[in-house]
Amino acid sequence: MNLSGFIKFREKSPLIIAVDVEPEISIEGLLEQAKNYVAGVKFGLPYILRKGASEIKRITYRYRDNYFFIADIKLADIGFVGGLMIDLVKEMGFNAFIAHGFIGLEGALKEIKKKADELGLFLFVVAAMSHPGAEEIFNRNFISIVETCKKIGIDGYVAPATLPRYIRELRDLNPNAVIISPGVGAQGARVGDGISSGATFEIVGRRITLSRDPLVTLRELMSIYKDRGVI
Ligand code: NUP
Repeated sequence: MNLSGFIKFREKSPLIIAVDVEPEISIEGLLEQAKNYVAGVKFGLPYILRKGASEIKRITYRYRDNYFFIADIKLADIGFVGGLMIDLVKEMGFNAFIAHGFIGLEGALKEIKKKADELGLFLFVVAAMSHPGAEEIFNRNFISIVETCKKIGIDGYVAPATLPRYIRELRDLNPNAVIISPGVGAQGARVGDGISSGATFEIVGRRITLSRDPLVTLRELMSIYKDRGVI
């Protein structure tokens, strides 16, 4: 999937569901209910490993007209091993995946980006993380990561709704980027904090997956987006 594919999905919704655990009402129960409210689904590594590649593939193919799918594998390895992972991501039917930016270009991100382009996958790079400890080391490298990624035309980023100054700065540095923003709900950011700071999509996990009635939760989220004027 390319940049314009994401922009089209954005017209439907600003929301990506993060699935790291089996949703309370099962994955297919949730994906049936969320069709009109959610643009994308991000599967975390624990969920992918627990379900297995063939089950993930069955789900992505069944719902490929309803959602885009992101593999949150946070790739942080040499290009060769990264390439093996990207092949698997493609086989499982994902449209996009997430890599870390701190691995640098030569022998890593350059090869990863090239492979992503060859396979028609969209690459998101983690520019800054959402948890408090990210400020100790990782987030100090935010500017270098974004400037490095810019050199090879990376236009997808993960940036935290819990620390929205990074989203604002990223939007200034790369006005066309697709910015996906976690931290809303369970990690304390408010619904709309990411979007109002310049993110393209907000990622919400446990607030939806652990809900016994996700439809009610999704409608609540939509009405907050409307109240805050971000949709
Ligand atoms: O910095 C990051 N923070 C974060 O929470 C980068 C991420 N990719 N995530 C992911 O977003 C995390 O792995 C999880 O899948 C999701 C947030 O879920 P929740 O806190 O809403 O349950």
